[in-house]
Amino acid sequence: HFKNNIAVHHRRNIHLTRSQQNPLNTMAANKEYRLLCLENPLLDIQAFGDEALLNKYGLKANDAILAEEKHLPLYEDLLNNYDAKLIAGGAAQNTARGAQYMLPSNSVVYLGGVGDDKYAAILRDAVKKAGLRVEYRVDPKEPTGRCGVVITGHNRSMCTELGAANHYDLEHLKSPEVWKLVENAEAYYVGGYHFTVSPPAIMELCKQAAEHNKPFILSLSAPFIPQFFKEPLDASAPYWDYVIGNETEAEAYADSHDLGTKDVKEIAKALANLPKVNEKRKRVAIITQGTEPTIVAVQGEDKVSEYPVQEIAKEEINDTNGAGDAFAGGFCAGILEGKSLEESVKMGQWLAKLSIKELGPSYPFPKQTY
Ligand code: 26A
Repeated sequence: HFKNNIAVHHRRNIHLTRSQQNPLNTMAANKEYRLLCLENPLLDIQAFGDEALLNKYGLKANDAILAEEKHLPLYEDLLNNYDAKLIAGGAAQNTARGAQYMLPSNSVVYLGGVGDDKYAAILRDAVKKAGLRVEYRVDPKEPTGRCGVVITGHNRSMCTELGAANHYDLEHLKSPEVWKLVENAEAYYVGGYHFTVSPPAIMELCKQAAEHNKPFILSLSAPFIPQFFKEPLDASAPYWDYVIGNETEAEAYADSHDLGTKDVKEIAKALANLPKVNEKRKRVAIITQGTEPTIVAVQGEDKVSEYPVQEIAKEEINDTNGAGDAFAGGFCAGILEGKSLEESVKMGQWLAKLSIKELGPSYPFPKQTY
């Protein structure tokens, strides 16, 4: 408790000195639940697999897809034959846990849909340990969503059956208790995977952000989002203050939008310069590229920045599942703390590195400090 107080005072001082540079620093440093996140809570069923397992289900080594009929036996297969572990997942929930990891207590709240079952209990337990507040829409009939994760080398193949997560709706978002949290929040983070679920809920957060000049942060999430959910994605684009993706997502975006380039820097620039509703904030596009430098483009600026990634010794790598989510979590923490773009990227890279050393999208406890 004592330590927390010191942290709050310390941050107040930082806020005073930097307030002219960054409008976010006008935010109250001791306010609760300043970051609100939305997406699909999932339980990861994760195992180290092999080529044969990928082939059996027609999975690519590094991909994220929605499960079809033919994929459904994968989950039992992983549990029975590959010693799979159950780990809290759901991309933006991982990001929310990550941001909370780096922020003062009670800074982050997360929304999504779960079932009324054992898997939801595991998720609640994990987020409680992480100090993340969740407001789940509980579906009485549908099971909690599952994501089969097959790790081969440094690749991860994810196959998701959304279940109850697919039933998140505007009604839950607009319910008085939840809406109060929306209005209270000072920044929003939405995982692009949610475009498969409730674009209206996403748009509602977009509009809140623009109307009150709060930052709206979007993750592209996976190549299939810009490929197959282009329409709802594009409807939200004018509201993005920060857009985060990796190189394959950037390329998929460029492809589906006929940008005519595969150059990650050019794609970042194009994303940064899309039309924008809230003209008080310049859009920032952030593209991660694994161990290659992180690319940052700012609306209206010619120069694209590159921030190198610190390599991890091979023997320290557990798996890369959740590395991108962790990056986004650290980056969001930086933005909320009013840090510079460069510092926020470094915070993201730092948290991604911690996550890569853990099993699945997890962070080490006892907590390490940045
Ligand atoms: C709609 N889909 C396909 C998904 C996901 C997802 N999270 C939300 N929606 N597919 C995979 N994930 C999550 O991504 C994390 C790693 O980045 C997995 O649950 C995993 O924890």
